[in-house]
Amino acid sequence: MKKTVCRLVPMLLAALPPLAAQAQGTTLRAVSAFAENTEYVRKLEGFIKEVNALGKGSLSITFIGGPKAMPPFEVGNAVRTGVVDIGMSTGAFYTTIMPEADSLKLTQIPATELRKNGAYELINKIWNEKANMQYLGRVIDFTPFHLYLTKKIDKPDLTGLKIRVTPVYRDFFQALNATVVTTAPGEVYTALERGVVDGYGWPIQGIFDMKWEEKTKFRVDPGFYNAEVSLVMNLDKWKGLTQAQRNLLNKQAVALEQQAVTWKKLNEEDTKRQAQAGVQTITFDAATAKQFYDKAYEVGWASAIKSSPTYGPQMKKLFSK
Ligand code: 173
Repeated sequence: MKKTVCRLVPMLLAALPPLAAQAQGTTLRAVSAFAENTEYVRKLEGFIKEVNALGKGSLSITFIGGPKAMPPFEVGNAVRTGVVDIGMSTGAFYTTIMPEADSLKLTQIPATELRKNGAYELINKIWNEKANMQYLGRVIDFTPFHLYLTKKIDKPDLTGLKIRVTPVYRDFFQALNATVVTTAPGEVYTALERGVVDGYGWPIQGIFDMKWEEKTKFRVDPGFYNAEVSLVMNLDKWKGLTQAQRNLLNKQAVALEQQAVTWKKLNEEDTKRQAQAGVQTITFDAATAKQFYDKAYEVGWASAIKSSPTYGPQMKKLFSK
């Protein structure tokens, strides 16, 4: 931890704008838990570009980098403590701060509606109170997670298989009898190559960014949950902004969520590309497929409620269809 901070400080200082620019307005520093060549970062860069254009010098964001700048599982804590101002991460990467973070994968209604049904008020109550974060908005929507394998299965039973996970998939895959290994995305390729794992969890989109198709033989259908990557901000920094600056960030976060339907197209493209790359689909009969899908949510909510008896049930009510 200490070591990382030492490595980070010179980098962060280097990313600071000159004093003259600072005096004119606020510059926020952003990091990403996902690699630079991902669709997530392209969306983040689009967001930053818009904020910087509309901020007209009063508010701007500097992108510091992805996992090379900061280990993915440390981004949440860096936002909490104010080492950086904005983080793009998934809740699964900062469950050590609060278990509730991982529940955003269980949303069954689009972010644009969660903004209206009270879910965002609840999210911000929890994120403010437990993580010193302001939840700005969601970068990805309409995108299920899948199980990818190097070995064939003919029923949803992972006995004897070692699967790479994050908290997103841990309880579900364990309930299917898998042996699980937690790694950051950057370690998946090597783990597959060395046979340390027989598969991994990942959304339907993005396996090509890290060349995992080279090591992937099968994808299990159906997908489950709703992949979540969001923008979160240090709460003290948020409170220190002017109302106009906060409005600008909110407006652009809403715009990002309104554009999220484009994920459906990206997902279709990657599904086709997987087939072209030789990734075969494993499907089950309708009843087994339903059991598999339902079990993901049963296990997911049971775990969310167990780890957060107060907020778990409240989230379930507002996040479910
Ligand atoms: O690393 C992961 O598999 C993970 O938890 C995740 C979450 C959201 C989007 C992509 C990956």
